[in-house]
Amino acid sequence: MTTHNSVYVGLGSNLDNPIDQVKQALLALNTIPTTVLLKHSALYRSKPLGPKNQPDYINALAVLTTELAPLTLLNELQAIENKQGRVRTAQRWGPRTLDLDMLLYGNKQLHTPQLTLPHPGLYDRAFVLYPLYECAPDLVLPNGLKAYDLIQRCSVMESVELLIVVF
Ligand code: A4P
Ligand code: MG
Repeated sequence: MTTHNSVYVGLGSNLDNPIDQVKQALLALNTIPTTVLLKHSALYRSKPLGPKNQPDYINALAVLTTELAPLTLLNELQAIENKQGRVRTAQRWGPRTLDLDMLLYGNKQLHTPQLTLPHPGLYDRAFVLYPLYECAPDLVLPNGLKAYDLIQRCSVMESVELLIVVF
């Protein structure tokens, strides 16, 4: 029997027309073998976390089901990043055309050099939690809390703007 695992992917971009980068990546996610894009959030704009001398980010969240194993799916996500011109630099949290973070893979917990699940930024980043709340308001996360509970803990300085983009 094949298993379909629910996966939550965070999308982020702040270079080379970020809105188009995120829209293109959402289409690309649906072309991964044995993987279906079930739904995605609206687009959100936020100030950069990390170095401030970089453009604002556009973020979104996608919900997938897949038959791929976590590391195989990670390779597919990185291939999409590369195809969309991602250049990896030594700078942590530096600007990028596309970042695809695997936030959750079912309820899997993993701590390997290539893959940490849940993603370490899942619980405290407003730009992850707002789109997660939009897509899965009732989802109980592995720490026992829902996105809404975690949003209450975010700093008011970490504001997120909802963008109305029709696509
Ligand atoms: N890796 C481990 N676990 C995962 C996972 N769950 N999902 C490894 C994806 N990758 C994972 O990632 C570095 C390595 O992490 C990968 O090779 C993979 O094996 P990367 O994407 O090459 O590097 P990175 O993204 O610069 O590093 P990092 O620490 O993942 O940064 P984040 O957490 O992705 O943050 N501000 C706003 N407003 N919005 C943003 O989206 N994003 C970042 C990047 C910084 N500031 C931001 C935003
Ligand atoms: Mg990343």
